[in-house]
Amino acid sequence: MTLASSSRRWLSAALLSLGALAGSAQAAPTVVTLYGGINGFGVTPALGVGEFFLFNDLPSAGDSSEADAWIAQGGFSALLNTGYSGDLVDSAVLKVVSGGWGFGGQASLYLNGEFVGKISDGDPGTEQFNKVVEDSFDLIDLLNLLTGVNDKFEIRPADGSDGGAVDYLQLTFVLPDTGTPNTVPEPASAVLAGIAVAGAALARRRRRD
Ligand SMILES: [Ca+2]
Ligand SMILES: [Ca+2]
Repeated sequence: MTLASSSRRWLSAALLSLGALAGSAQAAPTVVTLYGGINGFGVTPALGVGEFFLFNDLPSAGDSSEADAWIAQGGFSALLNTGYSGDLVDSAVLKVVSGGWGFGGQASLYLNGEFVGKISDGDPGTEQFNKVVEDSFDLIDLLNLLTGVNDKFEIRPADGSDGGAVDYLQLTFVLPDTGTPNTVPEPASAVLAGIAVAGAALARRRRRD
């Protein structure tokens, strides 16, 4: 972890604590970037996570960036405009719903050429069948890889001849909650008031001495 990301997270934690002290009930703002539709690969009935399908249940992909289509070989590759500009982020999670990759070993997720993690096995080895799998990747320590524009997300199969498909990619940033405090009495003020009362009591005691 870099010092920058360390202090960024410390600052985020501090801001969150302040938000909690102020009694703010506002939900933290999120920014969501979606590639493909959340639609069970666009077939009827929709394919859910853990379900099985045949490769020819899906149309053949015209290119490696097509969602909801069978990519026969070479893996998946897509450019996302993530919009990331180096702002404070409390969390950054990429959710990937895919199916069919795993022949010869688990496929890998890459972000702008850097390894992020493994894709769950969606190729159970039974004849023809493929499995829908869901993976979530924590990108909080990889934000320096993002440019915000045309960020490249890839699924690279362990074996180049492995086929598979992508339902969607969803990148969610949770930003620090900067909502204004509501009307709940603020503990910070209460603490100050407590100090004032203690001070007055001390003064009274001193006068009595
Ligand atoms: Ca496969
Ligand atoms: Ca889809």
